[in-house]
Amino acid sequence: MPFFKTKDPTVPPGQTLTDGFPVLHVGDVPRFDPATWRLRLYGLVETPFELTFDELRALPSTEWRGDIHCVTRWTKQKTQWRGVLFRSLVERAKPKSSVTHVVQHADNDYTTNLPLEAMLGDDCLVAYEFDGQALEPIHGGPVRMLVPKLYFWKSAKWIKGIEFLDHDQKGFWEVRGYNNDADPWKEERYSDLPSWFG
Ligand SMILES: Nc1nc2c(c(=O)[nH]1)N[C@H]1C(S)=C(S)[C@@H](COP(=O)(O)O)O[C@H]1N2
Ligand SMILES: [Mo]
Repeated sequence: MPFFKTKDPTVPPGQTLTDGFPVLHVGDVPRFDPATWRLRLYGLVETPFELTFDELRALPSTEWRGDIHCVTRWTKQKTQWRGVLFRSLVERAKPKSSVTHVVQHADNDYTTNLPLEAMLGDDCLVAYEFDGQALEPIHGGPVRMLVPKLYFWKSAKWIKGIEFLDHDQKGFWEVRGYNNDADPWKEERYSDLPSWFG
């Protein structure tokens, strides 16, 4: 049997547990310059704004503990993150009533798209700590998105912009055949594969 597929109901179908923390991204780890880095919230909002790293860390923070799932089939359980609740930034930006979707913009032109509604949970953070330590650059530090209910490509590392749109706009992997919705419990890994692919 080439693969061991766990029947553990706490692990999404087709995933394998890892104790490590694999690193996956396209391009090089970007250099972070606190003098120029900003997190910008813009697009169809009443109150566009930007935050420096210090301003972000001065906001009330939230901890989230749980599991993360990569489409390449690893799941890491019991991870611990700290950051600013994304919902609180949305409240400050005040999206116009026409807003339906959000695009996360990161360094190296990485983007990923989601319905705004998918990002309003208690688990969706603009994260800057992992397991009680400053988030390492290889994992998206100092600041990344965390949307852990979905496959991990929906959590942009080195986040710098959040754009509010009145339509969907596919991101980096979504235009390359990854599923638009990315729910690991439904195994929404890829889209538009021919039926013989299995
Ligand atoms: N900016 C950026 N964010 C990214 C990616 C990327 O290539 N660039 N890859 C995504 C993918 S496919 C995964 S699985 C996770 C990996 O996060 P990790 O390296 O911390 O495990 O980051 C996501 N966020
Ligand atoms: Mo991934």
